[in-house]
Amino acid sequence: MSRLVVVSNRIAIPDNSKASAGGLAVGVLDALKTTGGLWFGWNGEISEISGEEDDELSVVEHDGITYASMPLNQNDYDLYYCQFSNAVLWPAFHYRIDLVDFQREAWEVYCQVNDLLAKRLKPLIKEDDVLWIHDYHLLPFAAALRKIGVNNRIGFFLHIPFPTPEIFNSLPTHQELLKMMCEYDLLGFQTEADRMAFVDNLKQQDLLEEIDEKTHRAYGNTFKTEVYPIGISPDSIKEMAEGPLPPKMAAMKKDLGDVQNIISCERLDYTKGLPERFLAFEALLENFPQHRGNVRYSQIAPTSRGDVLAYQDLRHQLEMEVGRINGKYGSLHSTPLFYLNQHFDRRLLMKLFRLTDVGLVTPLRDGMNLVAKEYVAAQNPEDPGVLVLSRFAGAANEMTAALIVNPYDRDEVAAALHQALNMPLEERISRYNEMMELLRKNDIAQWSKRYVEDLQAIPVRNSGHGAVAEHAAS
Ligand code: GDG
Repeated sequence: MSRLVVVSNRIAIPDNSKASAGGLAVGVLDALKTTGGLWFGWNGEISEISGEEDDELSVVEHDGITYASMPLNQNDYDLYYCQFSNAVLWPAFHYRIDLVDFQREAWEVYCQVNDLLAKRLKPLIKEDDVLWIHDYHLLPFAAALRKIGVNNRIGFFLHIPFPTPEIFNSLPTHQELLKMMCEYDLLGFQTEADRMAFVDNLKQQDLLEEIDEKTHRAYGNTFKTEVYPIGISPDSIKEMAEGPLPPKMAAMKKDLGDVQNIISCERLDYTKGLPERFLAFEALLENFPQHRGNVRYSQIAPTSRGDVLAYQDLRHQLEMEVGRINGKYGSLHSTPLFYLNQHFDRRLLMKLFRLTDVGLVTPLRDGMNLVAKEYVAAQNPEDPGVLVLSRFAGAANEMTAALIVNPYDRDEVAAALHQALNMPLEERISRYNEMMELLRKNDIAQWSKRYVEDLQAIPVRNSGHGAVAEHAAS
């Protein structure tokens, strides 16, 4: 079996702390442990470097895996990461073209950083390696490697949605991006809708030759597209969720008495539909007055991408809404809405999920949404909570036993919350069992195994390609 090389924008370097790894890191580590391999990417630090010097690459071995990472300089961080990745691609791919702030200089730096990372990775690649590249920061990465003569099999997985042509065409560099993506040998998506959107973009440019349903030819390259819905590790989540509660949590449970609990947790991000969710909770209290004083909604939302303006605006908006709703529906002895702009320990979070009656996961658009899956896996099988899930999360394709809602329709979400809070035990167990079966069948280990096997099965490109590309680039 070939060695696996994983490349992602950020890499999770082991620091011997007890912190548990999140979804992507678990999947990647699982795949790397099977084949032994290399994980390469940005170490999350910003320094004064140019990125060109050999000693700026740090290489450490841990548990049979090699971690190679480098810092970014301030300009690259600002333009490649904050600007082009997170203020152009992230909003556009989540259908928020109103938030796209396209600057040509940022596009150029985005491509340059991909070129730089490719150049730094190349000496570490062996002839037989297969490369698995992750996410929207690295759309041009295969093209950057091909330019410098790397012919290895290179696969890509997009963790976020892929937009339809109407949206994608609004990006001034959409054609360049499509062309670069066609340098991959295998393009993996979270859902069939995302895969089809990518194919439709190529069709619309009149570029696509279909070899079979999922094998295509464009820009002189042959490549495959496939759907790989990312999973979780249900058993490790169950293990974290069960067992004795830490004293503060046990006291909280006691204080709550008969009050029912709704929980949500995600990075503070405008794609997650937080203001809409607050309004839906307000509609629950408005439309179903019997819940007033008897239900509490806790929203955990740690800050993410705090350097990007749209995220700062969202934070202010949420702070205002919480005050308004609590002012309207709170009393001297009850606060209906708890908003915690803090990062929680993962074990604690899973225990909290298990304590609650409803998991409210209503993003406006989401590639998959691991929280939805984690919420279900954390439940007590004998007395499970109910998942209320947005139809615009990739997870809704699989988690059909959740209460599926339109996050833009606050009355519909309120009605689903009411239904969830009143759902009989038998129905809760039946829905839980149906979802758990699926979570076990397509867990994170299966996800990475399927992807890597498919990538390994692709024939290596003809050896002339790299030489030609290298010549063209010189
Ligand atoms: C992208 C795509 C896709 C959240 N808050 C805390 C915390 N989390 C953990 C959750 C979960 C992870 O972060 C978030 O994963 P999601 O899938 O929900 O969302 P994104 O971060 O947007 O991820 C998404 C995913 O990639 C994987 O392909 O599903 O669609 O957007 O694991 O539990 N963890 C801890 N404290 C927190 O406060 N410890």
